[in-house]
Amino acid sequence: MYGLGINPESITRRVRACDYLSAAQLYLQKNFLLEKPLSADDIKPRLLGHWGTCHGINLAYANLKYAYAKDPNFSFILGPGHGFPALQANLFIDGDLEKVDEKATLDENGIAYICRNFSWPGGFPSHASPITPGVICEGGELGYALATGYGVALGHPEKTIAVLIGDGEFETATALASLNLSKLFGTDSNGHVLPILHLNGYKISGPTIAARKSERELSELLRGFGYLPIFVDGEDSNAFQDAIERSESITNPFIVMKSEKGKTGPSFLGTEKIAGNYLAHQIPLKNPKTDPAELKMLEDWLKSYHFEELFKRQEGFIL
Ligand SMILES: Cc1ncc(C[n+]2csc(CCOP(=O)(O)OP(=O)(O)O)c2C)c(N)n1
Repeated sequence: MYGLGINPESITRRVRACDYLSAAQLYLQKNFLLEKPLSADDIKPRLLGHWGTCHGINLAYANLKYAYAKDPNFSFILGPGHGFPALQANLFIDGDLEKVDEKATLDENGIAYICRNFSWPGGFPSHASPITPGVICEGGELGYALATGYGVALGHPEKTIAVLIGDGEFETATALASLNLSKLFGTDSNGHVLPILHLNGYKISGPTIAARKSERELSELLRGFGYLPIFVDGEDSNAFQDAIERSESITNPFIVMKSEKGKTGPSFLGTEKIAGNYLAHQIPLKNPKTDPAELKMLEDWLKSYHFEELFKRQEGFIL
């Protein structure tokens, strides 16, 4: 562990910035810093992407980044590649995207560039893809993240690979079969694999099986596969940092990260529950361009991050 010391405040600020940038990529074609009241003209004509998983990815990425900031042998694999807005936000604010794409500058032009071009013809795909820096598992077809992680660690004892697995992905045959790899994987000549189950409770159109299990049932399932599970509330960065630290002294650790699907986005639309429900999975507010009430909800949502405190034109990101 190469942690910089636990500072929950800076993790929270980073997650706020990445949540904002995730939502902005989904919705905005203009007015990226919200310097004017949000108008229908600012909204993309076709909304296509996935919101629900973004906050949890941002929590996991921030905590891992914090713990392994200085470790060149650390890698992160994202199972649910549809969470690309969150991955892109993190790659952007760390300057990793700019290293391969000179237009992704860490200023308002770069923010405009990633937002305008997300899920746009000729721009960035809505999912992780080969043009995403460092990506070796696209995650468009769910299930391969954990096996990919073991593959990267094979024969590389110096490596640590954290693998974020969706709880919907966890229902695929491939992901479930990959759990057996813990029994085949000695630690002397191989690296350290840290699976993290993103237990946000829902997949596309309903609850996940893992979320319907009691903590004891899930824990016993993982133990049966040879893992030592560590349950953590994704919002509690002290607990998350402790879990990461603990995982380093365990042969087959498995973090179960609880995080509400769609958290920090809209809670309700009319009588329908959005956050903490499958309705947060893709675009939670579908008609802000044509419905003034949804436009107002979107503006309130975007403003709730107070991005102006996290990014200033002159100073850049203040995280
Ligand atoms: C093998 C496969 N089956 C189905 C899909 C369609 N699909 C896309 S996202 C999704 C739900 C994923 O849920 P989860 O893994 O829990 O991700 P999250 O809730 O974090 O978005 C599904 C079923 C897919 N991408 N791959």
